[in-house]
Amino acid sequence: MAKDQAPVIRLEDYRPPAWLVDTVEMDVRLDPARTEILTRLAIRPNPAGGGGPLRLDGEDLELVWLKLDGRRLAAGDYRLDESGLSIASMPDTAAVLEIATAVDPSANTRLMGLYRSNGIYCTQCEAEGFRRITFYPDRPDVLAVFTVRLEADKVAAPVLLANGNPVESGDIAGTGRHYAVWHDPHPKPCYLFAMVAGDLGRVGDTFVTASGRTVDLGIYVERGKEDRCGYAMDALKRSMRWDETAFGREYDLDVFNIVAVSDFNMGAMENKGLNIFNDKYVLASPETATDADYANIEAIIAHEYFHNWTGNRITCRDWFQLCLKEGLTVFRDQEFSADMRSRPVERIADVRTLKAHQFVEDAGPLAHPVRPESYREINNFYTATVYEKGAEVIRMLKVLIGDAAFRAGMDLYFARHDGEAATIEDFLACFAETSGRDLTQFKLWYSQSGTPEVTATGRWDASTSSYELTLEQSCPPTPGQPVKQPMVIPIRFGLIGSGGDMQPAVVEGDGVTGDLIELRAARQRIVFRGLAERPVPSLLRGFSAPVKLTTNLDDDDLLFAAARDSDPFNRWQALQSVATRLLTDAQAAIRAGGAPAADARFLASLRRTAESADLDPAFRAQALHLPTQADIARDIGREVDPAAIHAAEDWLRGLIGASLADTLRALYGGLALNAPYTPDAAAAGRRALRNAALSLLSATGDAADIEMAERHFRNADNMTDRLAGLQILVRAGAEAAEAALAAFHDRYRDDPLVLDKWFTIQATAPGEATLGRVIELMRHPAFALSNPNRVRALIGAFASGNPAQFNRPDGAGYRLLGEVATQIDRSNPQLAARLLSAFRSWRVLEPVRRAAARAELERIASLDGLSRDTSDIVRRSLE
Ligand code: 0A1
Ligand code: ZN
Repeated sequence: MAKDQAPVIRLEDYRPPAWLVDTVEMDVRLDPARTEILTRLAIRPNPAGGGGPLRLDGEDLELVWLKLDGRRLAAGDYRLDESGLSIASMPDTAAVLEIATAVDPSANTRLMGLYRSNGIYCTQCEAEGFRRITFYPDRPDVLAVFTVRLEADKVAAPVLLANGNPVESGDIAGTGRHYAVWHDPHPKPCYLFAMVAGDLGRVGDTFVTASGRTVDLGIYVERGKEDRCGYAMDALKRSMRWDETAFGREYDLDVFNIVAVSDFNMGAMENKGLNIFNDKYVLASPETATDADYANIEAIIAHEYFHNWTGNRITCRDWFQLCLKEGLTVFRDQEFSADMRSRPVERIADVRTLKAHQFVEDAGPLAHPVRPESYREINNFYTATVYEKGAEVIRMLKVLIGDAAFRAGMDLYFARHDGEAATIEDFLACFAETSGRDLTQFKLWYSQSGTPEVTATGRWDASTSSYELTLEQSCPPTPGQPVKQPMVIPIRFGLIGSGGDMQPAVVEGDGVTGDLIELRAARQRIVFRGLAERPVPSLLRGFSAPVKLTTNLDDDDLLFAAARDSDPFNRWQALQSVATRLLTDAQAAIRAGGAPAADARFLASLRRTAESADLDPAFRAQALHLPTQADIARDIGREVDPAAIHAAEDWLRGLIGASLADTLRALYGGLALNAPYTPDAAAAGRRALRNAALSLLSATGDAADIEMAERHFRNADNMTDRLAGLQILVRAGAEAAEAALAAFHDRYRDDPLVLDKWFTIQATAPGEATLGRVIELMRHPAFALSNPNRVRALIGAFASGNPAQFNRPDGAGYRLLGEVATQIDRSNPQLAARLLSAFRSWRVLEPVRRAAARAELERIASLDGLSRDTSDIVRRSLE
């Protein structure tokens, strides 16, 4: 094992900053190889017992000089080390510290701090990137007012942007250079700092706020891509309006700018007034973006915009509170998308994501609480748990205290903590106050990791016309948490009878109000009396809590619910539950060398749903999507054989394709849109259902259906259909697949975002040849380890989107990932660590794969010189 490990940072060790920063004035002289940054900080001892020695963070910086109150400091006046700078002897009053640093943006491959993407200067400072620009107390509870002057070569960088409002700009005579000054009046932590410079195209618009102020909106992109910004701009304006109506939040600067760059470690970043985006989440045209891309753009534009209040105006005291801004902002963007599109379909999609990523994370070695209590590398905590489970916790809070108290609590939070760096305690106190409730037990959702398991056992007693429901909860052990306490679990419910939802005459037992059960104890018993017939309970409506629910309902009950439940989410869930059982049984049969058993009732129910013209096509498309392979693996829970799960999925898809062929063909024929492409939810829903039908049809391998898919590909007038056609051909291993891949490549060879899709389709193709193909594609001239999107499109997609081939029993998939990730680790540790999280479920695999995965993890762990990011992920995976 490699030796040193980064130190553990603990929530309990939090101490307020010794020094505060009131203002930051920066003068940045941009140069590709040596950018100089002069920073002037007005600092003062923290009145809450601060002062004393000054410690500033700094990483990979050249210190040019340092002045304290105008006096140049000599080498003996301060101490430099690899993580920063200390000045032992400080005045005990306010002071001015001036720092000159230099960095090389072109050599910055980590994409943290100041770097270059396709010739554009840009920055990424969350979580700890500002320390790669200058020496600074790089922590979110130090809030300062920033003024930034940028200067650069006028030809290379005609556009100069920073946070806040523009103040002035002009030429620097005789130098070929120009400058711009930006001022952000809102105090902010340095992780929200941003600057951009380059030769960028601009798309402009305006937005008039509720109080009548006009805001200039700009989206900046690489030249030639301006015509792909229309949807993002529209989504931005809708987000701004929505935050006014849904949360009473108005925008607070004169300008709002978005810049799209092609090299970015994550999705996007909410820098104050200057959001920087991975261009994948900005650029869209019918020819290049799928419906899913459009939906992602809408959600991420909204997410970053909503951070202006939840994250920027109120920020986090420390990085342990990350969910304070992320969970809340995901909740807000989910609600926005639900209002823009279909609420039930949105909920289904969100829950699918939650289960596919967060439930998997929570069940493995990387499980951690929504608010972690310790970390070695904060970059590794931008996780599904912090984001998605964090959003679920907010959603539960709303369900528990009701809409009115929730909104009042949000208003109070904004009023009370505006301009502050807050904690989860601060946040919850607002809701305790507006609801009058004690949220002590609720708070366990922030500290206990693992997915709670709820068992519901119902018993009908005809002699007393009563239905008894026993609910039990438990939570499996997770790293560092062997024993859990019972949580408060909101369970929305209904009782379905032959005529719809039934109302019991009397309810006995604790915790039931209207359609909500509050499960608080380890075991709770509820009796519904005065029912005319045996009900089928519909539990956890709308997925009211992020738990694993097991019931004693049989398939007949579930299929009854699939047809009758008044809650659309649970109609979908009921079908999924039956499909999960079928797939789990099928993979067991396949592993035992037998044949899986069909279920005519399931097929009939699926047919009915698919044919129900009164149901939204987008909803029907979701019904036709089987549980993911990860869902099945989770259901099995141990000794998992991904190849058997894959075979079971193939079998069931083929069975559905054959048994429902007439229905699916009718859908395919009937749903064609004879109008130009529009990305709206209704049109996207039709395409989703039509493509789902085609995909199932072709799963039989029937020549006519494959030919139909080929025509679908060839005749498509938009990327959604073209890509769906290509995917079907590749997945079916059709003869036409290679020619289609080549045609696709030729058409889009100069379009990186589309070429990413081409890489992904091949990386996720079934069959043993895929590994070799991935290796071959790494030699493709367009493949580059330096571009995170490309790496994720090929290597990330293979490791996370192709479970059967990544988890090859010979371990070759693991070795490939290990080799590529350790190579990337030398240039971009964040990206490497994220790729390696694909190992997170290795412990539940059957012994051969488990041993191979462990061997690769141990090999990586033994390497010298691993980054903190990668060694943290690998070590935790092995613990
Ligand atoms: N706050 C951003 C996520 C983000 C985090 C770290 C980054 O560093 C590379 C970038 C973005 C969000 O929630 O959108
Ligand atoms: Zn966010």
